[in-house]
Amino acid sequence: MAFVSPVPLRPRSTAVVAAALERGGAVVALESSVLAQGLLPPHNREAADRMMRAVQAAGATPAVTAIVRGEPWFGLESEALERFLARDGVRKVSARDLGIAMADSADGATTVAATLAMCTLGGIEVFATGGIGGVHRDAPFDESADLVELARTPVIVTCAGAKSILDLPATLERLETLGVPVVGYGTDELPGFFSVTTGLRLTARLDSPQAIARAWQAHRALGRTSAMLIVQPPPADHAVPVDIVERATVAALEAARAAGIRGAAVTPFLLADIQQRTGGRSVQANLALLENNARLAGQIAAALHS
Ligand code: PSU
Ligand code: MN
Repeated sequence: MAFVSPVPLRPRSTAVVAAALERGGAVVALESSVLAQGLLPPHNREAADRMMRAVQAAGATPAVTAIVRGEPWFGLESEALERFLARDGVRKVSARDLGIAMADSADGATTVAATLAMCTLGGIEVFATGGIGGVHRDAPFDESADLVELARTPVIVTCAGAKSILDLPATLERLETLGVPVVGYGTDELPGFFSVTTGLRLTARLDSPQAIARAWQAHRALGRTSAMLIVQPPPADHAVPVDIVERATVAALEAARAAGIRGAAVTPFLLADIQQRTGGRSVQANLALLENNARLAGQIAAALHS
């Protein structure tokens, strides 16, 4: 086998994303695991549409990241997007799985961790998602790889906090230990993903994309190599009350235990189970917060390029 140079490869891009990257324009990465594992059809298509449109409306270019038949891509051609939305043989790919998915010529939907790893390959600095992974409730040794990748990848990530299925106080403590700033956008507390409040106070708050861009530039000027997590609550008209989310989560955790679900399957299982138990309310909240986070990411990317 030929010697492989350690120079990182450059992902392939759709024409639109390539043009934006070439002119040094504002580009926002979007993860694909939420499309291929997190949400069911037809909601995943709606999520993709709403997120991409929100980024564009803010003056930036969206780039869904994925491994397509073994190749890393920024942006998906329509044929590939259809396969991902059909969830047709698409595996969940975290950072550790990227190289294996390439060697297997597989279709792989990237989690937050894998999307972060890909951002560095193309100089993408802003990334929007729904909720990050973190420390699991029943099994504190099960900690999402999202956390360590956030610790070592200089990218701004917009989200609605960590997924409500997690141990949120523990996740917040880990982010502190890992040196990842958690900034409330228009809020002083960590949002609860589907719900607005958690009662967990944050140490930083910034109220405009310009202020976030300035903080980011300072973070980078200091040579910090971690991400900056920007958290905002889901839009109030779609948020789900905490007690409803909590009841569904406890039941979903019990169902996962009974079914013996482990490893990477845990998060998709819990999200699907909660969707069923809340009769679609959580789906509407999920779609609204994904769009909201994509809009904010677009605005931040535009501010960085103004
Ligand atoms: N949040 C959602 N839907 C999702 C995820 C998060 O609303 O599908 C995905 C993200 O891709 C996140 C991953 O990175 O779940 C975390 O999985 P794990 O806990 O196995 O690291
Ligand atoms: Mn895990």
